[in-house]
Amino acid sequence: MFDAFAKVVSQADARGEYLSASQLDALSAMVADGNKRMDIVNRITSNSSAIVANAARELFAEQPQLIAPGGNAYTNRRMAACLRDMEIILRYVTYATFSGDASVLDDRCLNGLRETYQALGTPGASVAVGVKKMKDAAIAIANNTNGITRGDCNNLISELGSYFDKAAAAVA
Ligand code: PEB
Repeated sequence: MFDAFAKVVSQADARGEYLSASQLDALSAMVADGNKRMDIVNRITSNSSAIVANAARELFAEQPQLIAPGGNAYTNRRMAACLRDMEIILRYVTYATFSGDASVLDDRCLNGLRETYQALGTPGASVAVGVKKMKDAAIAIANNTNGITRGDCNNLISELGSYFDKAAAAVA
């Protein structure tokens, strides 16, 4: 598991080189935007229950066969497992966002997930739809400028979006 700093150190060490000017510039930009990054993580974390519940509600409204008899999320036990899975994915997205690196998401959440869903008969494409809905909600919350001075968050928002895209692509 890497963060953005450990990642470039590891890459430089593998080549036996000092950190390059462009690596230092990139990390310097990351430090400069650190409070925004933290604010995004904090906002998503404190709205996580609503993000998960709303995404699941919309998913089941669009794909009612999931919660009908025979559906993969039918029965409270499987519904609970489904909500829990979405919560896990969102949690790892917040870790990746905080770290500025996807490896924690890849290694601890997405690795083998497609195969797990295939074995369980869980429709990965439906999980991906749920992840996309969490993405839209999380970005709306991160981008909400109510009561604060608008700054430039474009890079952070696209980074955040890329972690959700990665999760959706890993299961779809
Ligand atoms: C992954 N999900 C399930 C299981 C596992 C995971 C390992 C089997 C064991 C269990 O039930 O707990 N666990 C999960 C995860 C990590 C992990 C991401 C990462 C660290 O450790 N069913 C649907 C929806 C979707 C869904 C499309 C969006 O119809 C999910 C929610 N996952 C779902 C369901 C089950 C499951 C298990 C319903 C239970 C399936 C079953 O027991 O038949």
